[in-house]
Amino acid sequence: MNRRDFLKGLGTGAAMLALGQSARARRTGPANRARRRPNFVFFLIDDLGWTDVGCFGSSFYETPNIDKLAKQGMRFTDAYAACSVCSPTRASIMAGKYPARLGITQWIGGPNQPTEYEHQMALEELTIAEALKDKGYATAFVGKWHLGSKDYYPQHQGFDINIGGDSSGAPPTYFYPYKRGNRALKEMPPGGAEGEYLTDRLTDESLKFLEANKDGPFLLYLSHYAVHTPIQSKQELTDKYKAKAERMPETDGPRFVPVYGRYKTRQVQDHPAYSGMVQSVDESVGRVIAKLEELGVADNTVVIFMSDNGGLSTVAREGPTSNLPLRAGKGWLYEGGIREPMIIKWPGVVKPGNLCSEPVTSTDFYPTMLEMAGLPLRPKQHVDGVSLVPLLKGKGKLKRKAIYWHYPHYHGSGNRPSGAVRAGDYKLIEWYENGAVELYNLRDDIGEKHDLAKKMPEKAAELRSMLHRWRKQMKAKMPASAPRDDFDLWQEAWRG
Ligand SMILES: [Ca+2]
Repeated sequence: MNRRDFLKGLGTGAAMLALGQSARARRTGPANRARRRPNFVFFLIDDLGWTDVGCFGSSFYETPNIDKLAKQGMRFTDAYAACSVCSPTRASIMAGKYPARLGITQWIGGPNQPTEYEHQMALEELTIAEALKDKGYATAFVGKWHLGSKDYYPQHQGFDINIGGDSSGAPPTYFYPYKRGNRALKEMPPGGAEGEYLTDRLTDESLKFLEANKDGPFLLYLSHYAVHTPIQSKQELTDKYKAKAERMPETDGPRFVPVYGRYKTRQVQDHPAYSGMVQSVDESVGRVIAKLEELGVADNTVVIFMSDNGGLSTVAREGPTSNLPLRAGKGWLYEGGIREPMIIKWPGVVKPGNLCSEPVTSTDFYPTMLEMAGLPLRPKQHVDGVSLVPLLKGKGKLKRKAIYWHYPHYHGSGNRPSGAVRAGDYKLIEWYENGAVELYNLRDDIGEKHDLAKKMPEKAAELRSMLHRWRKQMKAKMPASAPRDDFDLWQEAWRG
């Protein structure tokens, strides 16, 4: 244990007890009031696809509260998760670094083959929670963590309290007491009752934190387990959306399109339980924002809404959602796997209802939040992030040339080891098994249907060298095992 870990360990136990007290201490004094730092509420939804909310195009799921948030803030059309699966993106938000640099390239618990990866976020990383806590913020983690075992839980990474965050990537069940067989959510506090639904309970706990810390500044990181599998909704909501689906006109096209072998992509959004899960998330957003208003702190609270990867659409069994018009979904580096419904509300700064089409990614939150809080940047920590404050203020573009991905793993969605780069309107995907590349112009072809690699060999070569240079810089690990011999067939099938 190094000095930093030791100090972290010391802080954890005492912090929970002192939380209420320190919050009270912070609120006193006119000087403090004069330079009040903004509070942060960060909603991280799990597996929510780009078009899974009304303001990003869903005509089936009902998300009035999230849509309202978008009207009050800025909606980012080209926002990305740093990976197409959970843990890497989560780490990228916390550390402000690319998953490839952190070595967390796979969802933690996933296979180590063909590429080894780190099974926890190192305690040496100074997380955004630690950076804010160091400056007097009360910090709460509520929901899914998935960044390592017990010694790496949120309470060791800058959060005063942790409710529900452990090593798991999904709850055994969404219903109280959140256990099945020998599996249980280890960090759920006692309490709860028969019929209680996890998304609601995590919201209840968040409201308690807001009440206790209303004088701020605070960071509430509400990281819902929803809408990850198991796809379970409250019965009344499942019934509601089942009836709604039955009222919908029959679609002209197929409900599922075969991809390769046993894999297929869902084409319609009408899964009743999934729809109910989305509604519960929306209600959570509504209840938290109503509480901020009731406590009189909404005007000084930044609200961020984000998801950690694309919607689960492309699997061997029937995926619960569709990311159309985007291609594929969770697990893939096509847009369906990485483009996210991102919203930032910054009262008094962001023009309500504003839209931003600049490509941004999940490593950017760290420097953005520091700058919003008026705190000095920590450039050695958030090396792969760029502050979005100029965009939020409506002033110009970012200087960043490109955004990168590295996912050297197979995934249950059918994905093969791959990397990607987006520079301007162009995006290149490289398949690690045989080095093949695909090039798309996202401005004209958001669905990535027209591979331009052969038509524009110079552009493809340029992006491929950028990706290779970046991988070298990241010291990214590449797959160790030999290519699979069915790869060419597989790739042809996808193209077809
Ligand atoms: Ca996820």
